[in-house]
Amino acid sequence: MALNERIITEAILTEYFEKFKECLDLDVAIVGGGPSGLTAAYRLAKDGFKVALFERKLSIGGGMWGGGMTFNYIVVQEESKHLLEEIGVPVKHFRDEYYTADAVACTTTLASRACLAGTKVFNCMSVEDVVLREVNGVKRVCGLVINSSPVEIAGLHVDPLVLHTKFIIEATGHDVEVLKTLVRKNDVRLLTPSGGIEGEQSMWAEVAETNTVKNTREVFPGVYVAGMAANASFGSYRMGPIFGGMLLSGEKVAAEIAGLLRSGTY
Ligand code: 48F
Repeated sequence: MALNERIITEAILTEYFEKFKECLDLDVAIVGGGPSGLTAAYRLAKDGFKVALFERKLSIGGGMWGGGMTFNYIVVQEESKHLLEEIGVPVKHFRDEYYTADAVACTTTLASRACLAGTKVFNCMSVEDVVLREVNGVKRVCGLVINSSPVEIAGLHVDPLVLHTKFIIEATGHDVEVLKTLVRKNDVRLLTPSGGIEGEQSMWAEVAETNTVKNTREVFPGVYVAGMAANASFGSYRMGPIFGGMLLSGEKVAAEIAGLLRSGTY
């Protein structure tokens, strides 16, 4: 076959901008491609919702690739292993209610399932702000302000682009970046005890795992927190390389938002 570089370029541009245009009005925009964001993306896309995931890095997967300290196995508990089994990742019984799984197999399979279910992934894309509106005296986040990661990393003065969405899932992990920006730039109160970001505490795996799921909830009109960002927002502990809470958090946020979208109110 004779190759024409111009056609290759045209193919990429056509496909990419078709995808981009399709995502200017979303049901759910997920920020962060770690385990919680990917699980939520997989479930919501599988249910037929219009979902896009924005990830600053070139690769999605967040903090799951390296297991603990680059020893690339993760641990999950009995109550979360169904999620890995559902996507086809082999899970090995270690002892009692502890199970292990290959971190790379988990990351690649979860990423693959999320993509193949229909999630539109924008990697190398940083979320730098949100879109805020006030309707009947209630402020609500209804969009994302995005920029190319190389632009962000190089500190170039280039304006971003914007898209609208019914819901945002803030799944940026420990740094809880999107929420920090929302609080820093606007006179708003979050649905947390203090009205601000409570902050992450040190390691306590057992409490942290339970709390990650409990803290997975609406944190501001239009914004749900999931994964480590949930504990950072509502003030709980970190848990290290046990990943059950991340998966269950993704499952919970997907189910809650799916319920709201199905109700037809949004
Ligand atoms: O940190 P991360 O893996 O989030 P998670 O789903 O999982 C946490 C675990 O990996 C681990 C843990 C488990 O026990 O504690 O840390 O809560 O993934 C967060 C992703 O968000 C991206 C970041 O690059 C990472 O891949 N991210 C962060 N800020 C932005 C962003 C941003 N402003 N725009 C786009 N992506």
